[in-house]
Amino acid sequence: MCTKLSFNQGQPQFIPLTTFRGYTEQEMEERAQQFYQEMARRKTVREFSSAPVPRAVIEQCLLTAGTAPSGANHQPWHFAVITDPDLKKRIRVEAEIEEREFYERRAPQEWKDALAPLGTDASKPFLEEAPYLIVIFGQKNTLMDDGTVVKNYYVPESVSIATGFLIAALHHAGLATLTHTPSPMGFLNELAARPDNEKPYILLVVGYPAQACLVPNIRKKPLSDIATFL
Ligand code: IYR
Repeated sequence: MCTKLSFNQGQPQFIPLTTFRGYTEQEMEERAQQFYQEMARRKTVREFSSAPVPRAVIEQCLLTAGTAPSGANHQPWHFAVITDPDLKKRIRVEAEIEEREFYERRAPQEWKDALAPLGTDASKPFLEEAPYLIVIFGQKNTLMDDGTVVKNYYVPESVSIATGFLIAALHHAGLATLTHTPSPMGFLNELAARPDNEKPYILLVVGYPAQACLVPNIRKKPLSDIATFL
C-alpha cells in the first residue's frame, strides 16, 4: 500500500474560484507564443554534467507536478528522488541488463530503425552521472487514514499529465531531462523501496547538460500534422 493520505472526503464543498486570471486577446496571443517558444527550446538530453543541483529546485518542481489534474483528484503518483551514488549505480546496472536484452534480442528491427535517428544504445552512463534520478510511480490504489483501500482511476493518464508538468517545470527552472523507460522496469520497485501497488512509469534523469552536449537533429511536427479543427 502507499502512504496514508486524506483527500476528497465526504460531501462536495465548493469555494469561489479566485486563482483564475483572464487576459486580453492580445495578451493571450503573446503569452501563448512566449510559452510555446519557452517549451520549444526544450530538448531531451542524454549527456549530463554531474554538477550538483539545488534540492530546493527539485522540491519546487515536484510541487508543480503535484498540481496536475488526476482521476477523482486521487493524485495517484509517487516520485522517488534518487541521489545516492550507490543506488544510481545499481539502477544503471539493472537498466543496462534490460537494455542489452532489448537492443540485442527483444526489439524488433522496425523499432530499432525508428530509434536510429536518436542514436540510443544499451549504454546508460547518465544514470550514474546525472545528479538526480526521479522514478515516477503510479499507484493502483491508496490507503486512506481510516485503513480502507481506495481504488484509483485513470492512473496512466494522471501520471502522464503530472510527468508533463514536472518536465515543463524542470525545463523552466533551467534543468535538462531525459525521459527514460527501461523496459521492463519492475526492478525499480525494489531499488526505490516502493510497494507492490505502485508501478514505475518513467525514470526521469535530471541535471545540467554536459559541456558541449550534443542532441539529435530532430524536429517537431507542424500544427497541420498534429491538429484538426472541426
Ligand atoms: N528504452 C530504450 C529504448 C528506447 C525506446 C524509445 I520508444 C525511445 O524513444 C528511446 C529509447 C532506451 O532507453 O534506450
